[in-house]
Amino acid sequence: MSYIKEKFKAKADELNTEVKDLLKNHGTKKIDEGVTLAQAYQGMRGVTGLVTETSLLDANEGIRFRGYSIPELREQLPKAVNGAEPLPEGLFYLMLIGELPTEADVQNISSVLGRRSHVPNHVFDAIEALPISAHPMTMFTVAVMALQTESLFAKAYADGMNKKDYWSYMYEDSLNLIARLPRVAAYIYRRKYKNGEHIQPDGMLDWAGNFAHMLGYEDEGFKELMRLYMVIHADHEGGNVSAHTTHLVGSALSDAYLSFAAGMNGLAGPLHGLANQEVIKWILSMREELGGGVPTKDQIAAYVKKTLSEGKVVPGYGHAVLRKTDPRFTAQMEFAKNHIPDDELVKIVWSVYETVPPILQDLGKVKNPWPNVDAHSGALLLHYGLVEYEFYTVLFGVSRALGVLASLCWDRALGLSLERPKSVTSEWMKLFVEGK
Ligand code: CMX
Repeated sequence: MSYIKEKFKAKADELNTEVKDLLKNHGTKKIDEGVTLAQAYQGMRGVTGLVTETSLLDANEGIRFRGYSIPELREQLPKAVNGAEPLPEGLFYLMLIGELPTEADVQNISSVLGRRSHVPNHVFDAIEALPISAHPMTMFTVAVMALQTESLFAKAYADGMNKKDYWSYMYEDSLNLIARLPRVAAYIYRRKYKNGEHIQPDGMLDWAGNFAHMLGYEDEGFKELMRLYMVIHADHEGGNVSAHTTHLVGSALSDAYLSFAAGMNGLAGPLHGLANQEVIKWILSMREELGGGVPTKDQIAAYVKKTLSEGKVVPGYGHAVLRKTDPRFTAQMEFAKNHIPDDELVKIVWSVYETVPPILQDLGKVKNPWPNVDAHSGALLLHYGLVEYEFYTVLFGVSRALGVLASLCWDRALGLSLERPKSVTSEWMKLFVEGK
């Protein structure tokens, strides 16, 4: 067993004991004020009913990964040689182990991922079987499903694995899947947009740097952007659609491939990860409609009001939990200020940021008028030449694997139960409010 894996096992044993004590002594305590009728209908907002070890979201402060904020991670996680952005391998270690990694820990994960990155041919065949017009997220989930033939967890379960070993096979599957995703995603990109001219991996590069390389981008600025992008999109506690779905499906003891593919189908929704593409599509349409250049704030305001009057949401704004500007937006803004401050689209993103919140606020119903992670990323990617915005959610998906798969390891290590909340009918609700 590798030392990281051993360390994970030790941590899991320790926390298992603590959780058992918590359950024994405080299991009947209410951790919330109870669930209201409205919460049952409205996406269970504010209901505390999940355990996710890897990160915790504060409505005003934003995400913390094992206690570390994004600015802290950008400072404290190991970086690539001559790089300034954190390596996502380090974030994975932090989410899995709960401690900041050393440079050696990060190198260890990088080389393990490199060694395990081989993708069997039938996965490429499965992608090729889809029409070129298929959305990249469809190709992505199909490829993850095709990879499921490689699940060690599923094989071990079929062979009668002891439940004590679930975590170990989930760990192996999770690392194998994370290792393979950049190759799969890059294959989809090169197939759909670059005439199928594929690029072989570079074993000397880190996970995100190699991903950038296989996509076809050698610019150091783009590699740095990929490292940052892979870090900030990795996890957002457990209740968001992709994390919750992965956890839910995993609770049926579905393996990492099945669970992650399910989560990715949720990420592909426009209120979640697809907003990554929707934002830039919206900005480009606005620019085109206004005849090019940087629109004035009045022009942006008019376009926002038009969008709202057509019964659409303003993509990249609002959040189910956050109530302030998303620190993931701010991190990208800082990246842009450092690397590409004069980019025209970036300037439009900043102008939109100054214009949209008061308009949404005036609607009186939007709980969070501030930008989320998706409001900035497209302009950065476009600057470096990744103009095919339908692909953006796949990037989000590759990153999200780090968080949801580290969580899945914990789910099995803690022996978390099959998720099965109670549902009622509206008829039941009616009788309930009538006191019957
Ligand atoms: N533009 C227009 N209306 C918005 C809005 C926006 N950006 N954000 C919220 N609203 C509306 C909601 O549609 C809802 O309207 P109705 O009552 O008519 O249905 C009302 O304001 C209240 O919604 P809320 O409680 O503030 O927000 P929710 O928790 O229900 O939804 C979210 C959160 C993200 C789905 C919503 O803000 C939204 O649709 N934003 C745009 C899409 C987006 O950027 N999604 C990405 C989120 C981050 C991610 O997961 O990647």
